[in-house]
Amino acid sequence: MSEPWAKPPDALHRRGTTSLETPLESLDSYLTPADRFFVCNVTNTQVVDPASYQLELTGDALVNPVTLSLDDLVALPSHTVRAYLECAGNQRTLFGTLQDQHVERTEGGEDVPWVLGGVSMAEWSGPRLRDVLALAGLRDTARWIAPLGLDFDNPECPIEIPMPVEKALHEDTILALTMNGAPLPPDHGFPVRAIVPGWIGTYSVKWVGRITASSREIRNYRTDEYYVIDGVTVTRQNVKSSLALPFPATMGPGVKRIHGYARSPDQPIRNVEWSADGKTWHEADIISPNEPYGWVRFVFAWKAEPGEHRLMTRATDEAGETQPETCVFNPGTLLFNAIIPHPVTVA
Ligand SMILES: Nc1nc2c(c(=O)[nH]1)N[C@H]1C(S)=C(S)[C@@H](COP(=O)(O)O)O[C@H]1N2
Ligand SMILES: [Mo]
Repeated sequence: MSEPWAKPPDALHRRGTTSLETPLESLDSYLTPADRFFVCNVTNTQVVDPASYQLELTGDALVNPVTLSLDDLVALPSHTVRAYLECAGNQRTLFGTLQDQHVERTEGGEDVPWVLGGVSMAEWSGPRLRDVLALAGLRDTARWIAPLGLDFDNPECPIEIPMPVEKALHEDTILALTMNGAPLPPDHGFPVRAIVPGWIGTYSVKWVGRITASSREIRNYRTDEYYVIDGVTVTRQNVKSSLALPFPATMGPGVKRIHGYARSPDQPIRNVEWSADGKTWHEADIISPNEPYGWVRFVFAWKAEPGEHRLMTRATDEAGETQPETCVFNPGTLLFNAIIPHPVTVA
């Protein structure tokens, strides 16, 4: 049987039946190389022929619904965004391991049992979604824009994620054609994927085949049932940080340089603090670019002494948004962003 991904999965952790998690400890850079970038597939990676690829623009909010080729998209001005992508369910198993709460729906494969690495960071380039929509003449009445993926394997539940027109027309919402300067790999949406910076990964629809522009609100299973906390559709990510160490970690004694990644959906990071006792906090060094939609790589020196430890980090962004001590439980186990007491055994 063929695998649900195109890349060799060896450098990543298999999660659920169709997803791959990035071992953050295997990274040493700001941008994540494509072969290490996590994969969140509802079904299977699609293999799309660029020569016959078509993007259908449809809906009552368009003056001239049109079908575009890849060349039509390449011909538009290209915009580059450096943005991390994170699955809304990243870190969901921590509701169980750290807060003793019941994480449902992971066994049947519906919810991916992510630990820390359902997140990665890349540089994306391609036309702005607003420039693409303009080719079909977007009416002032437009309210909702819904990209649809070509992975129709599951026709009952297409990957169609409607977003309000304001986000679709934002200057940093693009249809990416490249990732880290190379054509998108199949696993990451070749030849065209949406990049919706700051929002949960699901909005960044891969293998986009159709975009509907509607004057009415578009709602579906994903907006009304799946990506919901307390009756509200989840859109924006939240502030998080985690160590780039296996969970739990084991190491020998001595002074160690401990790395990690911290991120805010749409702000630079103001600081990352770390603590080994939960009471005294020290500042970690940020050793990467610190950009609105990017994550940052941080490092601190820790004297590892034999025994069991809990290393914690807390990120705060430029707007003052920070991480809570515990994360309020939600049945979908989305957006876990509490300070993580990362178990470390020194022996
Ligand atoms: N067409 C399509 N787009 C999709 C998905 C999918 O299964 N099909 N998964 C979404 C989810 S849930 C996430 S978290 C991101 C993950 O992007 P990546 O696989 O490139 O890391 O893609 C999103 N876009
Ligand atoms: Mo996801």
